[in-house]
Amino acid sequence: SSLSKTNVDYSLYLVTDSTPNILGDRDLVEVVEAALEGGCGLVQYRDKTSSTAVLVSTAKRLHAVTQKHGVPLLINDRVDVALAVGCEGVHIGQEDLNLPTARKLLGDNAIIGVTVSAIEEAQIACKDGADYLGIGTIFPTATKTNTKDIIGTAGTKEIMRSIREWPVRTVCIGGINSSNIQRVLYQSVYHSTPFHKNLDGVALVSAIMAAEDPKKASQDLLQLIQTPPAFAASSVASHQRVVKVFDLMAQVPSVLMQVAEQKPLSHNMTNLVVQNFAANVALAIGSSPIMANYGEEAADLAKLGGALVVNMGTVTPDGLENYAKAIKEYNMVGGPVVFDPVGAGATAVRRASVKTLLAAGYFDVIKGNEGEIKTVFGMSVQQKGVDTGSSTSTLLEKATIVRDLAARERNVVLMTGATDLLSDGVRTYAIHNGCDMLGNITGSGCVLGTIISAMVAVSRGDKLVATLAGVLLYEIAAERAMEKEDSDHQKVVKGPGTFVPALIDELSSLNNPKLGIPWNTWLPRA
Ligand code: 3NM
Repeated sequence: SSLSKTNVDYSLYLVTDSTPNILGDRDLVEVVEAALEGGCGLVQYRDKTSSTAVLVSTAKRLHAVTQKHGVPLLINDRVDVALAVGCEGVHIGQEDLNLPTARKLLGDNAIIGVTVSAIEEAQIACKDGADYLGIGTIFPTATKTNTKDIIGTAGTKEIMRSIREWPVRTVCIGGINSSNIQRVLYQSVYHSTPFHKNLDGVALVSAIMAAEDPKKASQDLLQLIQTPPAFAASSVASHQRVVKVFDLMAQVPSVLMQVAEQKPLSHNMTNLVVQNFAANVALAIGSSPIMANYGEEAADLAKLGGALVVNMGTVTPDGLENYAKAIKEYNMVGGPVVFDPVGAGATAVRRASVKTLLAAGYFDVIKGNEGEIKTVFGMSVQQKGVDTGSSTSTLLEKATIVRDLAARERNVVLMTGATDLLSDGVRTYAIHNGCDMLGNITGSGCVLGTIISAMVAVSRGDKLVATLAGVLLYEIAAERAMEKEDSDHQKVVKGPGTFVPALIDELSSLNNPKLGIPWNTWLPRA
């Protein structure tokens, strides 16, 4: 074939399906032609049931239209069919004819792609000279149910890391559609100086094959592929790797000022225990809270320029569906989402819920205690209810987890504790503010999620700074509440009961730029 395999556009890769529930009663070749008109750059003919004779005749018809569009045609599994048709190559799975044999039969100019779902498979495919890897299965899909593993964006990124030095091209596959395509591309990038490996594109079946208008579906998907997601943070330049904490601190006051000025909406989907406390805290810091756990409301609320808190403190199956809906709505408009995986490591239901929610959308910030963050990272911990559980990890180990989770999710992660750890995957900080009394009242972690939502709502560029602002505001307010004295020089706070109102008062006085202390006198405690 005259098509050169070096300049294939993998961005939007159509894999066909001839089964009635996807193709319906339409003609396969017509659907593929529409997809090509819409911008598909590569086509794989995948048909697990037809006879060899039908495979060859259909592939020939397909090849005629792909050639017209200057797009390569690959055949799933069947090297013999590819040879019979004279098309550009094959895609082989782990159970198919092995790559060296396929290469011998098809020659060096053929495009040969391999399905991989694990690092070892990716390594072998690279050594054997695969032209591209089809990485999956990303999300569960009804199109192919016998897939080995659902690896998500986290698994994809691990594979990307393992092949960072190979020139092999990459696409991912499984359950990709217009609602997740941008996030998948965004979160799958492996980056660590000097390596940068991003997916060359996405492979999909039903999002195009089952679409009412395959041409428009392809155009829309291509448009999404070529645009960064709305929630994409301004990228952290490598020179920012080492930022003096004071430079970061210097940006905190302006975040707090913006909250006071803009009164951003803080949309809380939160648990039954803290709704009232969180709403009061949101008001105290100058934001505008709404406690709305019904997902159908999120489309309207997401348009109001605020941020969403997803707190799974009293998770239910209904709740999960509502959260997923809301996360998608906020992701779509770039409204920040804060995830508080309360009690993530306490029960099997909550561990599964974390996985469901990570697959449902993008979280700009994940905050939790040690047990929760470790669970989200995939470590096996047993939390005692919502308490963090016992730990033997050193501060350095915990900081590494926080950094690696943030890098994996490409977001900001905060692990709260006596020392809080904060990272965006590149910049990692320890914060020593706060007081023990915060551990003696209910919802002290949850309301921090609410505070952070207000901060990221106004400061979408650098979400690490915004999160830092929230932590400092909250923990310094708590310290000040503890130190506050009445006119008789008696401590105002006598115990947990008096601490809550004192804390709310302090938050409210710090939020007022006129009455509060000058922000720039704040320093993190050594
Ligand atoms: N291969 P849809 S998943 C053909 O994981 C195929 O290797 C997969 O279909 C793998 O885009 C899959 O409709 C089906 O989810 C993808």
